[in-house]
Amino acid sequence: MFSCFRNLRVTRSVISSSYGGTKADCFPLRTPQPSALCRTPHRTCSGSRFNVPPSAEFVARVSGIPTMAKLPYQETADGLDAAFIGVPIDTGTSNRPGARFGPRQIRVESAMLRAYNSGTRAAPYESLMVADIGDINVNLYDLKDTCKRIREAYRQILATGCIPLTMGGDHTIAYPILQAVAEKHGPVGLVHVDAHADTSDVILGERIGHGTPFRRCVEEGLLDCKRVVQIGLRGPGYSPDSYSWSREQGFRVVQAEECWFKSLTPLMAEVRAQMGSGPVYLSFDIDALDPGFAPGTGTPEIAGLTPIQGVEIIRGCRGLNLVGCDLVEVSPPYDTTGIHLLKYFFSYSLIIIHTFIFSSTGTTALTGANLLFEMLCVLPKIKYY
Ligand SMILES: [Mn+2]
Repeated sequence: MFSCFRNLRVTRSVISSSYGGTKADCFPLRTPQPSALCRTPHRTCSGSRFNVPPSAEFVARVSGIPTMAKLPYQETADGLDAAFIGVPIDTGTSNRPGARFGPRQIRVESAMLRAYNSGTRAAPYESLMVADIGDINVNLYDLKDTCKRIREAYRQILATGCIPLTMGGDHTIAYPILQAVAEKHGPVGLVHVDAHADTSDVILGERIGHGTPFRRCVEEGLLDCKRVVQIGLRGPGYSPDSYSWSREQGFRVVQAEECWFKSLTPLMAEVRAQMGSGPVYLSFDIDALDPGFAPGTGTPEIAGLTPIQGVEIIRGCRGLNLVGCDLVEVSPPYDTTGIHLLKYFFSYSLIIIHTFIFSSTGTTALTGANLLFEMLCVLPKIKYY
């Protein structure tokens, strides 16, 4: 655990050594007074046996290093019941890139998250020890090597008994994560929320990419195919029945058209019956939502799910034996009003200004952060009031 004083000393020593100064002249006016820093309650000093994020009633939302949900950061999953992890890649994308920035922007926008779920009365921080354990050290030049690194890292995370809540990153990451998950739990059920089936065999000659992860998972026996549901699939296809391969494997496919104008709460009752008591992985591609709500993503398709339906799906997973969850494909550079693209044609300097301003709106990342919080709230052993 860090103390305020220890952090202050580090800051002061770095400043004084880099300027060649001494303790006596290390910028007393610029260095925050200890009392000012220590008025900030520490993230773990709540008196609870669990990590509890600081409340914005007492700590400004915009202060501090932006970890997921303002939770403490730690380097490993040791001692945790659940952990947020970033996998910052977009080298598996087939269209717009940018998902490598997803984990960062989700963390920034997660400053709005609070400790309780007002809708369901879940109290995750009274139930589980949760922290942000940073990002996987991916290789942005080699997707296969990245998959290997992800698999190895998740093996270690899962070995501690911790449930991973992953911030993508493009959807390629579900494949190596599920390799590690199935190694521990055996073939798992899958709740896959997405605009796309992600079951292509080969794209541009490559077997690894964000359009192929669930084909690879089936080939390797990582999924209990009778306990797989894909929700929200839509968009133009390469053939009249784009989802026949999924159905042939035994997946339940719920196309977006079946979701239009409906609450998905009844569907989720059926999904819970399908999943039973066995281990289940939840993989949520933000492009399942309509791009009007979540424009910041790589392969948008119109006429998608609403954020309300997304929340209904996740809340409908309460009671499942969830062993891992991910939220993928948030691409902050496209999480914009689009205005900066118009400005591009007028002035190079303006594009810098407007890219900065409008890329900072972060609505898709904000939605992603909230969906991840909803996932945390339906993990096994969560206390509800
Ligand atoms: Mn996907």
